[in-house]
Amino acid sequence: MNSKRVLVSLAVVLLALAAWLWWSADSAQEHARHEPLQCALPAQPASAPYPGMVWVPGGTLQLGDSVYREELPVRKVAVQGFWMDRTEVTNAQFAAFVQATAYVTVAEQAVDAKAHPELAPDLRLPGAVVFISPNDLVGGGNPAQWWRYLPGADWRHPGGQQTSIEGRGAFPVVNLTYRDALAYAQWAGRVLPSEAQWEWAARAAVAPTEAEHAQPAQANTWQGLFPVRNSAEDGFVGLAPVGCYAPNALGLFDMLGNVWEITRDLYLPDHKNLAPETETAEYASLRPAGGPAASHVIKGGSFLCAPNYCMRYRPGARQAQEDDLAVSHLGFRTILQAPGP
Ligand SMILES: [Ca+2]
Repeated sequence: MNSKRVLVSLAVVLLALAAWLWWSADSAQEHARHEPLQCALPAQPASAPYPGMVWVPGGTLQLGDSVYREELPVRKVAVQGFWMDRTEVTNAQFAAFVQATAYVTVAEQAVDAKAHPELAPDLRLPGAVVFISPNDLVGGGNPAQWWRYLPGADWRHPGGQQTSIEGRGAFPVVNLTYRDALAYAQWAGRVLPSEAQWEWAARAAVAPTEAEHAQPAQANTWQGLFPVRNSAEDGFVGLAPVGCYAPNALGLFDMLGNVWEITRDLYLPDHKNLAPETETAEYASLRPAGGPAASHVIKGGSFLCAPNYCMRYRPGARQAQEDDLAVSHLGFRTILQAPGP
């Protein structure tokens, strides 16, 4: 009798779980059907010296956080004021750069076999690593279950060869690398932000608060069980056009969530030493043994950040990104080091 009851209870629980999974998948699809292709950005005053940019005043930043090991130790860093793009660089903006320069991104070129002799030939074709939500998970948390190297994926084909950016000019450009972001910045007469500049701007030039540890309400992140169920309560299953959420106090949109953003700082596994911006013997001795030869710090988290997996939708969060690998959750914005208003 008791074992029958247990079986009935188990069946009820399983049915409820199946219903919830069905409902959340259906709800995510419903969201996707109604996602806007563009969001309205507020007009800037005609006197704004650098259209599309806002001023970030200087100050002293408490660089880092305490959620993950790589954010420690928190240390003070002085930051001068600078101008920053108020949104992530969009497909339309990147297209203008490519139109003007005929620039070819890293993802559009075959991988150098000498640099990566370990890779199978199909992994050396031009392409990028794209997130694909798995229907189910097998054997735990191996990211290979949701990250796939797709030949033909690049900035014009963000979800793989069969996809395009038509109608998606206001979306952040993705499937780029550090070199691509740097090339765009140089063409635009800008630079990429340092990690400290980026983090200071994400905190709207004020000291950190406990509130920044919560999943942000005004950002495109992941609600539900990553990587299988995304209920998209924030309105977007995948990428969002830039500027769909309220800006921070400086007028910067999407600093958290949507896409990770490339900085100009080489990556070190913690803040004990501040990484230089160019490869030096000292840097080589400090970077993680066996790690990728050259990686830069990326900031801000993405539409894939979920509390159950990766709480990196915080200003102090950081991650390493290989310089020669394009991925579908990574974009960037630029800064301009010029006198303030
Ligand atoms: Ca979302």
